[in-house]
Amino acid sequence: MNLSQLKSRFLNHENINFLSSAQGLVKLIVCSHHSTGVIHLQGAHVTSFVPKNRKEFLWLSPLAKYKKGKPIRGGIPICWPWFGAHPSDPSLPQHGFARTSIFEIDKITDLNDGSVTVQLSLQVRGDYLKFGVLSFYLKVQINVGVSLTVTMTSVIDNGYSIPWSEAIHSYLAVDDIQNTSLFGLRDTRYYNQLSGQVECQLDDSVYFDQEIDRIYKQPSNLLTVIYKNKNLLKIQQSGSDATVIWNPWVNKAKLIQDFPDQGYQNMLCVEAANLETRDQRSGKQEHSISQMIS
Ligand code: TA6
Repeated sequence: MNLSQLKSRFLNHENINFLSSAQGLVKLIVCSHHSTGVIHLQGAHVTSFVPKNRKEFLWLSPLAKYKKGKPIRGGIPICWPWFGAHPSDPSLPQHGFARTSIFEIDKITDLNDGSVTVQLSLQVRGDYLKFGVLSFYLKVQINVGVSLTVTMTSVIDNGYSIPWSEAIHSYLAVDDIQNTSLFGLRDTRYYNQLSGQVECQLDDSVYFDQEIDRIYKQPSNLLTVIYKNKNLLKIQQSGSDATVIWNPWVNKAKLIQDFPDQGYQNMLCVEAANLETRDQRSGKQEHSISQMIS
């Protein structure tokens, strides 16, 4: 659907506006009673969330590219149907193809609590169908309200042996990473992607003074981002088996093209993930993972 078709289909939603970037990427501006959110149809990608009278919750790279088929750096990319490198074919794109695919809008709902929910979906074609899958798709539901909630639901019908992993790869905005900590992971084991070792979180909080890329191997239902001893953001997650924490720090930031050299000071990725490869063998299977930021 092009921009004018979308505008006429959702004409009765006065709180929604559609815009197109110079390169043709379509985004929706969602104004709820409590907040404003921006969602790109490419990747069902939330690029902004600002509650009324508050600052932006999400970090978005000033060097982000808004081009068809290129991931947008920052906001909330969705990693699906795999996280990181593909388990068997390294030529496939890092973090899956959902983040560079164009989603359809299924519906937009104004809720009684003053929030707005946008439901998007992506139907998978191509390679995965050769495994005998009749239907494999992803629904992404984004609620723009007092909080921001992103829920991904994978639906597979009559499929067998389809591996997948996934993540809601949120880039949170922080004023100064060195005065920021993350509370809620104490006594959790994690895989340190930088050292290749499994280690254990002994401190109450995770502190940031160097590159970090960790997979905490337990669902963390409640995490708190703390800035200078004050609670900044609360993160609630469900349906995940891991939490990923990432900040590229000085050297890695310089190597990432669409990442400003100093950008690491103002961001922190906290990701709800499912990283144990799943096999679905029969019938209709549905799985949801969700992250709420407030
Ligand atoms: O979630 C952490 C991570 O997988 C890191 O290892 C890092 O590479 C990051 O995501 C960003 O990946 P991207 O493909 O968006 O450059």
